[in-house]
Amino acid sequence: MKKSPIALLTLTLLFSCQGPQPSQSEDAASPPEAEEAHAHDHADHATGASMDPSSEYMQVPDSAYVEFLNLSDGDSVDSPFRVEMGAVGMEVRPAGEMVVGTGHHHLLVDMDAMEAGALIPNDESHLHFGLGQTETDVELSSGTHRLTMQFANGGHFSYGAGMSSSITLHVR
Ligand SMILES: [Cu+2]
Repeated sequence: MKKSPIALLTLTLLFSCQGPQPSQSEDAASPPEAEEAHAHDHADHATGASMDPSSEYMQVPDSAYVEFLNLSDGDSVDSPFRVEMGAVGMEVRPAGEMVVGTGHHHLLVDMDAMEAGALIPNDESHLHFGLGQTETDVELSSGTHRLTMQFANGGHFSYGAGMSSSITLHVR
């Protein structure tokens, strides 16, 4: 499905906020197992909440991956800059509901992939795109930064390095 440039711009304007994402849909989550009951509560990340990587909600097809569509490793950019996030082999879907084979994008600033099953914190260096966004504008200080795209399931549990992509950017 192709979106018109106007539609993309509108989406970007609506969702370009880099702060914690609204979590209105997360309250509707129905954790599949008792141990995941706190998955929707980011305040719990400090307790090391995680999901068993053998859970059906952690399964990833071998052929699936994520990619930066408009940026390459080593690029120099002016801040703020556009980031277009692609997912192949898994469906992008808003956070809040666990559905096998789906998830949403995250951008991790100055870090690499999070291990499979780890709950992704919600703070200024862990950006969630829980509305299902596939592009955003990112603002970074000048200098060299590591930017990691990390796919995670509806409860924000990382799908691991296999569903991540990392690049180094030089911000002017
Ligand atoms: Cu998330």
